[in-house]
Amino acid sequence: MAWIDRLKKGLTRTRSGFTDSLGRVFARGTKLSAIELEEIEEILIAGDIGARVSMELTAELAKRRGRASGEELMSTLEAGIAERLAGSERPLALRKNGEPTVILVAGVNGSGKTTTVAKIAARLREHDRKLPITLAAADTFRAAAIDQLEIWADRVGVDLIKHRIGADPSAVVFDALDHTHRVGGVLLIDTAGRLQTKHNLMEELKKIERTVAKKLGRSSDERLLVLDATTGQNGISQAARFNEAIDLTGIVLTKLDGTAKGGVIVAIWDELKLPLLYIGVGEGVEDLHEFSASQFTEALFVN
Ligand SMILES: Nc1nc2c(ncn2[C@@H]2O[C@H](COP(=O)(O)OP(=O)(O)OP(=O)(O)O)[C@@H](O)[C@H]2O)c(=O)[nH]1
Ligand SMILES: [Mg+2]
Repeated sequence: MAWIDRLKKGLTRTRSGFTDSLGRVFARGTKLSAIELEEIEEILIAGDIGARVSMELTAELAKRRGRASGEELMSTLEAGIAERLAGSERPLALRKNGEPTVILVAGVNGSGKTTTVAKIAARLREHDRKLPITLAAADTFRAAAIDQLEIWADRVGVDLIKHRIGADPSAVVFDALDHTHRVGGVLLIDTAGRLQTKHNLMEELKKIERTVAKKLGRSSDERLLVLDATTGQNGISQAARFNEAIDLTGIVLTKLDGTAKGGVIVAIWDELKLPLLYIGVGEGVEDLHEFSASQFTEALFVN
């Protein structure tokens, strides 16, 4: 299945709660009473695009009511969302000068970090057969976490650096950096899930980044936060705390297929101004893809 079709399928729940509901309001007529405008604003808020954007978009519709068809009102919304997502996409920062690229992946428990590390590795492998790729198993809390990453490394055909359970994650990263210096290419660091409110765990994450900075003589190239789309607006407060700790460079939004709140993409960009590098719409390797604002909007508004 082509990515755009996967994306459309993944956004089915968001579309039915969001676009379809709006379509039903417009189908009743486009004069839009005050009550209908309120209804529209509620649908937008329920889609998790954020209170401010919801208010602004409703105001834009109010300006055009009675003078536009339902289709035109829908296009107004589509354009409004597309406009607000401008600048939200960016490709992974890969170093081209032969120096290693280091990507640190963080997030709360179960957000999809490990599978995201594997899926990014698979995408890089797909684009460049010869690129050396190393995964660092820096989630040393559970033996299962190391095994899970090892299975992925074998499946995708990339190197894995691991220590025993309970080891210092920074020590794993130290060794993985040594390895990457030797072989070149890209290092992806999988970290343990941590609540953004747990001070010691956030300190551990900072230590991992300090290890990278010390050994490389510069910061990591990407510090990505993996957010589970089903957590909706709570993801925004998670991002703020992770950002304070490690100065995030971007977001990966997973599990868009499991929510009607896919509009949270708009709120994340609007409130955080952190670029969205990848989005996930399923558990398979092919379900993670570089984010494209125009594709997302198209998939959201498709009939
Ligand atoms: N439906 C769906 N499931 C996903 C997506 N991304 C990840 N998952 C699933 O979410 C579950 C958790 O994924 P992991 O990658 O293990 O999450 P994690 O953040 O590494 O978890 P911890 O290491 O325990 O913190 C797995 O069953 C994944 O297959 C997605 O985009 N859609
Ligand atoms: Mg994990």
